[in-house]
Amino acid sequence: MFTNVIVKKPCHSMIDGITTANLGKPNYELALKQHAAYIQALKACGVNVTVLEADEAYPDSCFVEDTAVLTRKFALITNPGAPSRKGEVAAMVPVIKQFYGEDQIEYIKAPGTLEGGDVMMVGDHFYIGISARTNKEGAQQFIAALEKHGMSGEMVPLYTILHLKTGLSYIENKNLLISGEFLENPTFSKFNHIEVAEGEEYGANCIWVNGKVLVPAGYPQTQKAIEALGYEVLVVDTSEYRKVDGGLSCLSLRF
Ligand code: CIR
Repeated sequence: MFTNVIVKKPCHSMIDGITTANLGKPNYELALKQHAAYIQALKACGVNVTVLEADEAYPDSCFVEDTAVLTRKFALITNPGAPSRKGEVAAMVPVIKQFYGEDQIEYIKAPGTLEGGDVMMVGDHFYIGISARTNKEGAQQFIAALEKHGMSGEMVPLYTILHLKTGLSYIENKNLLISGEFLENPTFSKFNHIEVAEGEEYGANCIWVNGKVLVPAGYPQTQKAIEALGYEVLVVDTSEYRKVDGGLSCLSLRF
């Protein structure tokens, strides 16, 4: 169960965030409204939401998931692989220190890089995507920190997608939303696969929060498949974040 969530309001410069999407620039006013609705959906899951103010210096700073991995035993402060995002971490450290003691904070150090979007938590085991943003050195540092705290991790090479959780979401009870390059990967054969339909790949990024699942608006087959498993689904529109390669998980840290 999660008790806390941290989010950060999008800044106006989010319209110039890093993107490969080719969907045009986000509408900032709509992005703000969608962010407010996202916070409401999280609150409906019974968590306390800490809302950080926007930071114009960092266009992608609303995607707080990439700056930290918050486990039940310790907090990992990352070193994002995207050069324009490295500076986002400094503002997150004092916030995370409100929730974790000094001896519960670990750091990814250069040349290691890691972004939280590449980390999928399954109980006390963590899958770490090796991507354009997260390198092996970063993953090794994280695995060492996990083992120090009695947990474990393993690496998963990525080929075509941005982050691990762009194509995979663990929604508890052995249920895994899965798409594209992960379908045939034996690492994930032990899970109950909920295969994301062709054309709905963006819907693979959902979040489980205390028994409910937040699903992006516009992915009806994915929504139905999750509802068929008995979950209560909360639909949240993230159309403006999709334009800068962001999804539901990227917008928060849940712990
Ligand atoms: C980026 O490319 O870094 C941002 N525009 C999107 C980050 C998405 N984050 C995530 O999947 N965890």
